[in-house]
Amino acid sequence: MPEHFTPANMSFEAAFRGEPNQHLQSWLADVFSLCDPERIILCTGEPAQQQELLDCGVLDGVFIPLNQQKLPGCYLHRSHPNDVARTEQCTYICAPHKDFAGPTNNWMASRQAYGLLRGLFAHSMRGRTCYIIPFLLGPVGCPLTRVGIEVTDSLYVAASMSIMTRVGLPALEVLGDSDDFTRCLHSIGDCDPQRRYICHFPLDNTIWSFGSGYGGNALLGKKCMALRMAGYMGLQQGWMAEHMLITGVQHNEQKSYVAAAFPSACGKTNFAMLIPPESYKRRGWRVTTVGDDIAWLWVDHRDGRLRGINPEAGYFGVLPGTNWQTNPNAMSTMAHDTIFTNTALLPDGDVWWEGKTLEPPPHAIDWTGQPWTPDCGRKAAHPNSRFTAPMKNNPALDEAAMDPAGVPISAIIFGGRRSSTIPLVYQAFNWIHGVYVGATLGSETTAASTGKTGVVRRDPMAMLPFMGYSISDYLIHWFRMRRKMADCPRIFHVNWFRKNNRGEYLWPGYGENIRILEWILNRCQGKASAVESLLGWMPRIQDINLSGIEVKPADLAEAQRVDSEAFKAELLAGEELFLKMAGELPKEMIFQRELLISRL
Ligand code: SAT
Ligand code: MN
Repeated sequence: MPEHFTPANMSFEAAFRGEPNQHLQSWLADVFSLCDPERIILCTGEPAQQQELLDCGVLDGVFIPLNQQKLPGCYLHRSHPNDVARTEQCTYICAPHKDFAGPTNNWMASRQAYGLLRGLFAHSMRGRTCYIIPFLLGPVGCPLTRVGIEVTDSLYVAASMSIMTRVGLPALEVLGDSDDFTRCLHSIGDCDPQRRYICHFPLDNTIWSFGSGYGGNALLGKKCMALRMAGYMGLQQGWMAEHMLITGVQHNEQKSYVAAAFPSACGKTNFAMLIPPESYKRRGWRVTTVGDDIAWLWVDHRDGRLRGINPEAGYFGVLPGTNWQTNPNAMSTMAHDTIFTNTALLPDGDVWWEGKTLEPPPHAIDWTGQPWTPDCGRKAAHPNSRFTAPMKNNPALDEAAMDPAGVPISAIIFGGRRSSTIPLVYQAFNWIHGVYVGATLGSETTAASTGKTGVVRRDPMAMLPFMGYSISDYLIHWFRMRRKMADCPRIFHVNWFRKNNRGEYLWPGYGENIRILEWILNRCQGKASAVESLLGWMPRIQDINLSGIEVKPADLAEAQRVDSEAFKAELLAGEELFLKMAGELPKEMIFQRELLISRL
C-alpha cells in the first residue's frame, strides 16, 4: 500500500511537502467529512507510486497482470458490465437557471444537484481508500494550462489519471496558494445506473461524479474538465476547448498542423496516428501526433494565428478494429505500460479484441470473465473496449506535443460517420460558412455512448455531449473568435465512411486519407484547384492523387457526388437542432442556411 494517511492523522504539511494551500485544504476537509474515507493516498505521479497502485490493484482484483514478457507494465481491467460507456442521460450541467445549459444539455438547478449528490456522497467512502489526484491539463508554462484536483475512491481512476494527465507535485507547484483549481469529486458508489450522476457546476469550477467508473464519466480531467469546464473558461477568457485531434504533417519540406473534430469512435485516434503509404513516405511525408481527442486553441496576439495544445498526456483509445495494419503507431503505443479495459484475455496472458488479428483465437476469456470461443455468438471484447497509454509511448509523437507554446493550426477539419449523402471532402467558403458546416455536423452513433448505434444524430462540432454551457453562446463564441485572428485556418468537411449501393466503403480510409490531407494542405497554401459546389469548394477528380491505390476515378466521383435532393432531406434533418435553438439561433446560422437553400 503506498504511503497513506487517515482523515484524523493527515498532516497537510507532510502530505504536500511544504506550505499547504488553504483553499485546497479546506475543500479537502469538507470532502473528507462528507465522504468519510478510511485511508487517503496523495497521488504523486512518480513511477514507483504508480507501480504500488497497480500492485495494490492486482491484490484487490481491480487489475489482472498481463504477460509481462510480452506486455511489460500492462494490466487488464474489467468494468462492471453496466458501466462500459459514457451515459449522457446521467450527465448534467448545473447552474441556477436552465438558460445557462441551453436546449441540448440536461440541466439541474445547482442547489438541487448539490443536495441530491450530497446525499449520495455521504459516507460513500466509508471503509475505503480515497486518492487525491492533483493534475495539470496542458504543459507547464503554457498560458492555457489549468490545475484540477480529483478526489476519487477508485483505484482504476487513480492509476488511469496518472497516465492521462500530468499528475503530482508540478500541479501543486503551479497552483501555489491560488484558489484557481477545478474541484473534481468522484465516487464509484455501488455502480447502480439508477444512482449515476455526472454533474458539472461551471460557475463553481466544480465537478461531482457519482456511480460510474467509466473513463469519460470518471477520469474527470478528460471530457468533464478538459471540454465542459474548460469550454466555459474559454468562453469567458477568449479561447476554445474542442473535441479535436491535432496532428502534424511533414510535407514538401514544410510542417503544417491540422485540428480535426469527429464524434467519439469515428477514427480520431487512427487519423491522429496515420502512417502515410510508401509512395508518400518516399516523398518525405510524415504524420505526427500532438493530440488524439482534445484541443485547446487560442489566438497568438503576436501574429494573430490560431495555436493549439493537447491538454492531455495520454490516450484513451478504442480497441476493436485496431491492428498492425490499421494503426501500427497505436499498437506500439500500447505495447507497454498500458491499462486495457474490457478486452478478452488469452491463455498466455495477452489481450485480444475483435479485429486485432484476422483469425480469432480458438478460445479466450471474454470481457465479462466468461469462457469464449469464436462460435459462441458473443463478442470477446466489448465494442467500446479501450487502451489507456501514455502519449510518450507513441513512436509518432510530435516534437512539439509537450511544447507550452503549442502549434499553429492551418486547417480545421470536421468529419462524421455517414454511409450516404455526405461527400468525401469539401472546403467551406469561409470561416462563417465553416462554423455553419461544423454546427450542422451529423454522424451515425457508435458504441462510445450508451444507446442505439448507427442512427444519424446531429453533433455540432462533435461537441454535443461535451458543451459545458448553452449551444447558442458556444456558436456565437466560434463566430467571434474570427475577429481575433489576422488569418484564420481554412475549414473542411470529410467523410471517410460513405458506401456504395452494395454497402461497400467507397474510400479505403486509414493511411490513404493522406491523399485527402494533401489536397487540404495544398488548398491552405493556395496551391490546389477546386470547383465551387452547392456545399463548398470541392476537388476535381484529377486533384486527388489516386496513383498506387485501387480506387477508380468513378468510385471517387461517387464518393464526391452531391445529390441536391438528398441534401434537401439533410437540410430538413438538421432543422431539429435549429428548432431546439429557436429564438437563440445566432443570425449567422440563419443567413448561412438561407444561402444554402438558395444554392439548392
Ligand atoms: O468515453 S470517453 O468520453 O472517455 C472517450 C470518447 O468517447 O471520446
Ligand atoms: Mn473523444
